[in-house]
Amino acid sequence: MPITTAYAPPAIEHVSILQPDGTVDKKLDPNVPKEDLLQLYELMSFSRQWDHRRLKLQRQGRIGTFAPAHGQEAAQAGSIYCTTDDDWLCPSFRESVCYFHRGADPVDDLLYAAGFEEGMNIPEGAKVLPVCIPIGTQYTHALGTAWAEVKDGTQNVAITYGGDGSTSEGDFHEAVNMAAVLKAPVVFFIQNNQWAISVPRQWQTASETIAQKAVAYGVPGVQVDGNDLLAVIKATRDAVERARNGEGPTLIEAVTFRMNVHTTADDPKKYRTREVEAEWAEKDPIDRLRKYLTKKRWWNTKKQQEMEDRITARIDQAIEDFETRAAELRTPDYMFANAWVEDPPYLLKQKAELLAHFDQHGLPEGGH
Ligand SMILES: Cc1ncc(C[n+]2csc(CCOP(=O)(O)OP(=O)(O)O)c2C)c(N)n1
Ligand SMILES: [Mg+2]
Repeated sequence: MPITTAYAPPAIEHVSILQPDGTVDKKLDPNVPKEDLLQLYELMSFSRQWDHRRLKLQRQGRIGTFAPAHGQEAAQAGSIYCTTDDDWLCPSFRESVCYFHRGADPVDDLLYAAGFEEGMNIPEGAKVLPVCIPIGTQYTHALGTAWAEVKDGTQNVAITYGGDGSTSEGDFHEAVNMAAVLKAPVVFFIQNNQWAISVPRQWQTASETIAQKAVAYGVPGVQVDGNDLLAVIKATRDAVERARNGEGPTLIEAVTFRMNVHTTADDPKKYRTREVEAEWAEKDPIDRLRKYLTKKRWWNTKKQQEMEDRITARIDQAIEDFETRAAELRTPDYMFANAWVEDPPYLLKQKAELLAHFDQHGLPEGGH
């Protein structure tokens, strides 16, 4: 008798509530209060403008590289909204919306992007970890912080973020596996934005969904429309509740699309078509939410204009404050700062040589 090897992928729930035309599936509506929805809409709109302006600043050489959240605003805003300030935020490098939700100052964001470590000075006591550039390492940090909360006897949780590409890293598997074994209160929130720089999702894993990886670890896995704020809230709320109740971790896959560059060093025209980008533009998370709010008569063009003016003013002010602060911090020997508590002798010697050079020849054009 031949052995049957036919493979049936596990059935994974897909949550979708808010459609691209702004209509909702009322049975599933998580009934988010109006004021909260309006705040989330402004946060998402702010982030979109912020990315746009940051890109201009980078092209002008006024800041360095950064990773835009463009297209992923609903995934980030909806998920972080389901946590409180007592819960840990363990981000990767694209979660500017989550940082802003937790009260981060845009001036700090620009300072960090301009190479000033002062921009990543997280206030004492804030349960927010710094940007994590090495892919996937934040997952084990999340497990550690969540487990520490359990040991302290609290019901606080950790939410951690990463991309489709990061699920190929060992750290991801180690963290989900151990969190499952320990029943640690972690929400693993994967933003499947279809690309890991120029590597498409189908080269990343042979699994039909990323959510189904949860099955192997014995934890719930759910896939949501990541451009649907309400679906993201529904799935994350359930996952956070499970974690708080001691029922362990959940793996959420938010299906979304990186609408812009990976970082400022990337050119998506080299590896994807305009047609695909146009298809995803139809599913834009911000347009979708605006249509919903407008249908509810909670939003109109006057309010839109007032909000846009508010956002522009806030960004203009942040850029001005950033330039002032950067000019103060930008001393000739800044490159030696923030690496060592006490500089070793060879660095002290180099610093002295550099300063002597500037004394003799003056600073280069532009002062840095
Ligand atoms: C350990 C490690 N390997 C490689 C890189 C280079 N790198 C930066 S972003 C990235 C792709 C990440 O893709 P994904 O996890 O899907 O996140 P996305 O950028 O799409 O948000 C890579 C390979 C890195 N930062 N760290
Ligand atoms: Mg990705």
